[in-house]
This record gives sequence, structure tokens and C-alpha cells, in this order.
Amino acid sequence: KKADGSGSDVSVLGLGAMGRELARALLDAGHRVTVWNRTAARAEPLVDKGALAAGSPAEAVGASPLTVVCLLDEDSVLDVLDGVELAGRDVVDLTNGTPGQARRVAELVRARGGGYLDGGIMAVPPMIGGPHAFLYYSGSERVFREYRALLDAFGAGHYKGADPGAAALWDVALLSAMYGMFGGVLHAFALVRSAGIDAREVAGDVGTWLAAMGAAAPEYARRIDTGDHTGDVVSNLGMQAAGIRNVLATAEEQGVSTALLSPLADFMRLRLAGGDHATEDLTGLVQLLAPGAE
Ligand code: FVH
Repeated sequence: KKADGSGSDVSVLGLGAMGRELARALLDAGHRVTVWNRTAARAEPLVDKGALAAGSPAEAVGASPLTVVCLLDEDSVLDVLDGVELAGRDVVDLTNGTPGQARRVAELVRARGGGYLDGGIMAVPPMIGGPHAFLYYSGSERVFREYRALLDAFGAGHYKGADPGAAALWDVALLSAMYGMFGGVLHAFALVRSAGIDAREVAGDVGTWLAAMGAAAPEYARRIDTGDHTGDVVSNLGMQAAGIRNVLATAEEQGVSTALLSPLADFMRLRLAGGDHATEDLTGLVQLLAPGAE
């Protein structure tokens, strides 16, 4: 390893869209990278850039003190690590999964004498190594600190504590927000196309509108943390329930499915039926999602 942190030996298991970007970022940072992928041909472009191809997961793990894993899901991680010697090796698992799955992989790695750090990547592959990429990590603080400079090649690292499941929880929380947003975007595009308007005509306005509405997140968080759903409400639930009824009725008029948005309308109706909640903020719905979370 050189003084600037480059020149470490590191292995990467999994060369899908994300894994190959991770391997590329490590090569760009000057590390000696050994790669393995189930479909071996996917390693070739990286070998052309200087990576070494391993013939098996065991050979890849044996080649470096640190192995970065990025596979489809945690079941594939368990498959791939099955029978691999992990004593004295460190594993950083950037595969998406649930907190429980991350804890199970951690248990397996630790039981075999390895160090384990779980991670959640908050970036799509082209963002890796760029200014907007960030990653959540949890599990072994020793692994996080020892390889922090190397892991920074992917994006900024945020360590969330010793529980190996913590990073997955943060990751999935952000993905939940993203999927809710994508569902709305798809619905919006289907609606305009049902009227003969190209989605690209409205795309810019959708982006502007989402950025403006996304700015409400800190205020929503304050309300949910404090349980204050009623003070200084700008857009009350009674009004929003009427608004989303119009969204669904418009979809029906246009022949667009309401499937992605009707659960939210149902929740609003349920909240209104449950008491005197018409003047509160939309944030009161959290009590139906997770009673007792406040
Ligand atoms: N791509 C993205 O936008 C997101 C961004 C945030 C993080 N995710 C997570 O990253 C993990 C990998 O995702 P990916 O985009 O690389 O996925 P694919 O391109 O589909 O590649 C999948 C790799 O997993 C290998 N694989 C699948 N099943 C097995 C198995 N049973 N045994 C061994 N390897 C397996 C697959 O190998 P192959 O098909 O090439 O042989 C690919 O290497 C994922 O957790 C995302 O949620 C990405």
C-alpha cells in the first residue's frame, strides 16, 4: 500500500451493473483488484483495464485481505460464500437486503473468523465515484476505519453503528421514498399520455414540482418526531383527501389504473374516519403505518 492509500489488494465478487462500476472505481484509485463473477465473460472488460480474474469465489477471497461483494441479493451472497475460507479476511457486503438478512450474513462471516461490514449504496452505477454518491455502512467499525479511504472511491461513507442491520434499514428507508416517488411519476406520465401528450413534455415540470415538494421532508420529519400534526398546517388532510379523490377520478375518466395511488387515498379516508383529523397535516397518516412509532 502506498502513502496516498492506493495500491491495496482488494477483491470484488459480482460484476453486474453495480459491481463492475465498483471494480472500475477501485482500479481508477490505483488498487490491485481481483474480480470474480458467476458469468465469467463479464470480467473481461475489467481484465483489459488491469484487473486479475479469479476462477472461483474462494480464489478471489484468498487473493486479498478485503473482499467487496455486490450481488443480486443476500441469498446469492450466502450461495457464493458457501464453503469459502474467511478466517482473517474482511468482507464488505454492498448487496441490497433487509436488516435481518444483513445480520445473518454477518453472523456467518464472523463465525468463520472474518470481519464484516454491511453497506447500502445510495447511487446508481454511473454515479459511483461521483460527488452525489453516498453509502451507508454498519457492522465492524474496525473494518470501516481500516478501509475508509479505499471505500471512499465509491462515494462518501456514513457509518451507522455496530448493528450489521442498521445500514440496510437506512438504505431501505431511502428506497421506500424513491419507490413512492417513482410510482407517482409513472402515474403522471400514464395520465398525460392517455390525453395524447408525450411524457417528455411534462417531465421538466414533474422534476421541478418534485424538488419543491421534496423540500417539505424536514418539516414532515419534525411533525412525526414531535407528534405535532396540527400546528400551522398549510395543506390539511381534509383538502388533500378531496385532492387525491380527483386524482383517482381523473385516472378513471382517462382509463388509467388507480392501483399505484389508491392505497394512499384509502389511508387518508381511514384517518378521517378515525376521528377529528381533517385539519391536521398529512403526517398524521404515520400513526396508521406504524402505531406507537411516535
Ligand atoms: N443498479 C442499481 O441501480 C442499484 C443501485 C443501488 C444498489 N443496487 C444493488 O446492488 C446490487 C447489485 O445490483 P446490480 O445492478 O449490479 O444487479 P445486476 O446487474 O442484475 O447484477 C447482479 C449480479 O449478481 C450476480 N448473481 C445473481 N444471482 C447470483 C447467484 N445465485 N450466484 C452468483 N451470482 C449471482 C450476477 O451474476 P451473473 O448473472 O452476471 O452471472 C451479477 O453479477 C443489488 O443488490 C442491487 O439492489 C444496484
